[in-house]
Amino acid sequence: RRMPVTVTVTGAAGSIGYASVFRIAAGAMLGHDQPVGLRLLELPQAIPGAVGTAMELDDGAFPLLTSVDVLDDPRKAFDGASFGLLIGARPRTKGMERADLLAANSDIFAAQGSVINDVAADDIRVIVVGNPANTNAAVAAAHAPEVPADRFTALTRLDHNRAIAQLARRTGASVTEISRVTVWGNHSATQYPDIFHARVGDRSGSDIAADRDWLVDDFIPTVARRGTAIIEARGSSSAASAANATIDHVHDWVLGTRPDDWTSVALPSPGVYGIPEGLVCSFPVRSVDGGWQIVEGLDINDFSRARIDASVAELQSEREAVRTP
Ligand code: NAX
Repeated sequence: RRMPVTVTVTGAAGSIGYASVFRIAAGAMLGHDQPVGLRLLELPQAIPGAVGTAMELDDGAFPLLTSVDVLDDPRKAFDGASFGLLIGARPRTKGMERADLLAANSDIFAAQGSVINDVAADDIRVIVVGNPANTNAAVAAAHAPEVPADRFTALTRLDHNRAIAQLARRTGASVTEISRVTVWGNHSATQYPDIFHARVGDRSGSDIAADRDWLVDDFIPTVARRGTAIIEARGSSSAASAANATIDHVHDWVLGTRPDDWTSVALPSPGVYGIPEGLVCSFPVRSVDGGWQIVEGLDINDFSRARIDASVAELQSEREAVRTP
């Protein structure tokens, strides 16, 4: 039997946390032969909720689950952690300006980044789900100088999965026939779901993208505004689909992407595709030997370039807003 790995989930009493931890315990994230110890980190006022979740985890009698700890101290929660799922964040409340939201989250993710730097395991991998996810990940990475920057990622897999689902719906293909979709940029309304390099069965994505009216007026806005549509429909934001995407992201990071396919992950730019170094931007990536490799050399047409640049400009303005002098 393998040694258990420690997985720390922040915001564990929240909706996405609740929808994630049972599947992690069941082996969906790290494989059905990998035991896990879960650490649930919450704010003090939400500890009772996390205790209830821990009780339910006990009641699952999951063979792979070796321990569950409920904690409100980040230093204890990240001690020896190999995975950090940073889901908890400060939500935007009424009357709050975007700058205030960025600042409040910057404080949270700066603190968590420096704790991760100090106490996490050497193989720590971080995924930020809490919004603004890209910039929160950039802040955390900046406060963890001893951790390689590419271990800090942000979730755009939900957007990627949404794009695949919309493409399947449009073409009648099954999701398994669709590959090489890319989400570029920020996890926000400026994100750019790119199908020009995609394959749908034996059709090329650029063939499908030739219907520009559909691409511009339907596909791109449907994917980019799906979160809002979910809120309107169910009265609360995506939870199970966000948890599912988080699990997909970590699963592929550890266990690899499908041959001939790639996925989308936001990670610090190494300066490729004209995206400034250090900005946490979503790219097409493959997982190779447990690390992300950006798919380089794709031909970016003018249509795509303009949309990537717009999302990157937004990321730059977020980064400027949280930069400490
Ligand atoms: P909830 O409000 O249900 O849960 C958030 C939980 O985080 C709360 O229990 C809160 O007590 C906790 N928390 C807040 N600050 C914390 C801190 N400093 N340390 C530990 N715990 C803390 O939100 P939920 O619906 O679960 O969403 C969580 C985050 O995911 C939000 O920021 C949301 O905007 C973001 N999302 C990101 C998505 C993505 O694709 N990147 C999609 C879904 C979601 O909107």
